[in-house]
Amino acid sequence: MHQGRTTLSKFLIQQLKGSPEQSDLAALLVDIAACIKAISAMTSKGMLGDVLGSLDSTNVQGETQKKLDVLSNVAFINTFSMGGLVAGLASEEVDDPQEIDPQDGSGRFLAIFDPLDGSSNIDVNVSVGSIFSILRAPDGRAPTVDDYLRPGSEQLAAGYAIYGPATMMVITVGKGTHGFTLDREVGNFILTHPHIEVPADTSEFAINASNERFWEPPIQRYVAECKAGKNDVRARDFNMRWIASMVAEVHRILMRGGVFMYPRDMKDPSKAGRLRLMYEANPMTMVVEQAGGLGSTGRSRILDISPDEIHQRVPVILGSRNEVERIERYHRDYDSGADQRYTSPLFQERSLFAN
Ligand code: AFP
Repeated sequence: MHQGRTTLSKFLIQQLKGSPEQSDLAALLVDIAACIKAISAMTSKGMLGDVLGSLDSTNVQGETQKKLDVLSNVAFINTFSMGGLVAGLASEEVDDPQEIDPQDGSGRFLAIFDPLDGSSNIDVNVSVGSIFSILRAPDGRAPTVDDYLRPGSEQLAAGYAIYGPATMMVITVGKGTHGFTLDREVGNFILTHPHIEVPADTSEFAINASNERFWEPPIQRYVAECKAGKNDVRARDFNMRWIASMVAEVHRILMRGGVFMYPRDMKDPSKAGRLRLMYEANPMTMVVEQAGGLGSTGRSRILDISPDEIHQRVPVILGSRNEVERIERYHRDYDSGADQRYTSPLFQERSLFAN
């Protein structure tokens, strides 16, 4: 081990000093790091750990739960229950928020998390991750559901872990976005990617193109122009990626730029989008915006949305600033009627997509 390495704990002591709330937030992030190490150890065992495969149960979204979804959820719940820093929690895998027994401490935070995002990738050994968002808990009383339903701009901290070839933890406390790599032999997260910056421009986009026929015209226009390449309006060639694991997608964008899209579509008109606002879109947008990128629904800034419910879905367009702004402009052109190039009967009724 060489000298001068900055561990996560050392980094947090430096970034979060000055108030009891800041010290507690540092302690909470250290607890989360311990939980992530435990999940990393479980996921890395693969077939040897008897943790792969599905259970008979479904979560609140009606999705079949993987064994590792449930084990990771338990790891997070135990971490927050025993740590004494959290007053309540909400998870992708739990229908309603849970209060932490006040006997275990008077926690000043609310934790919202997706314990294992991209879990349909586990059985094929592709990168998955955990996502978390930290809000302030109410003072002197038990939290109610409304205390969780705060806009993402009020997050005190957010981040994710990626369980890939290396396990990394990427966090923000509103002072830039920073990446730490797990040194497995020593068991420490080491600062390896300080002050991550997402390039403003990119030639890479990520979208599940099998949904193309269901997209709104502004997204169809954007992707068509990227695919048309250097002899068309974009005057350059683009590359496309789709891992179906948001954490891996966002991590790539933080490392080298790009734009990630899971837009609103007509596949199931009852859903506003595929991804969940509180434990996917909000924390990932905070991480990306703190690195100089943007997060949008196409029509509004994700972090400005006032949530209606814990498991709310939302369209997500996330990444390099100039591309996200371009896609927002295409939505404005379409909504105002300035863009009439698309006449597909699927999209004749613009009110279907009105926000
Ligand atoms: P799972 O956790 O059910 O695998 O969902 C992952 C996810 O929420 C997100 O991480 C991906 O970007 C997206 O869904 C992939 O969705 P498609 O399977 O529709 O491409």
